[in-house]
Amino acid sequence: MRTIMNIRLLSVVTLAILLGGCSSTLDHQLQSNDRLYDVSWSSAPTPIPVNEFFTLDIEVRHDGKLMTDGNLAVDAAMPHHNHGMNHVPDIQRTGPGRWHVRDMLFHMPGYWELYFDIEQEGVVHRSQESIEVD
Ligand SMILES: [Cu+2]
Repeated sequence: MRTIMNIRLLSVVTLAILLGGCSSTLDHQLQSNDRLYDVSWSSAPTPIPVNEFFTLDIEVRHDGKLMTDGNLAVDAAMPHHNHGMNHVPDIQRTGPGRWHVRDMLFHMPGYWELYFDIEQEGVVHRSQESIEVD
């Protein structure tokens, strides 16, 4: 009986952690270069590993509100080496202003730039973050 209770408790705790992970742990915040959009994101795993696939969860706001129209593209590059990623990431909209990206891969250690290109009404607004991976 006690074992069953413990398993149930563990399930509740695990569920709480999973749900919490979906909404509240976007631990990076930045603005688009034109300062019109706010981007929050997190990676799994964190920190971003070298040569291992990782995912991103992203939230985009415009005037403080989740962006309900428009599109988001995500890319990354090593500008000092003149190359990008070897894989095309898979990006899915998961809700208003929210996206989940799979198949991100930083195949080399060093300096990367991560690009979030927000497209709205035919204009692309870039947000970018500098990341050192080792
Ligand atoms: Cu490189």
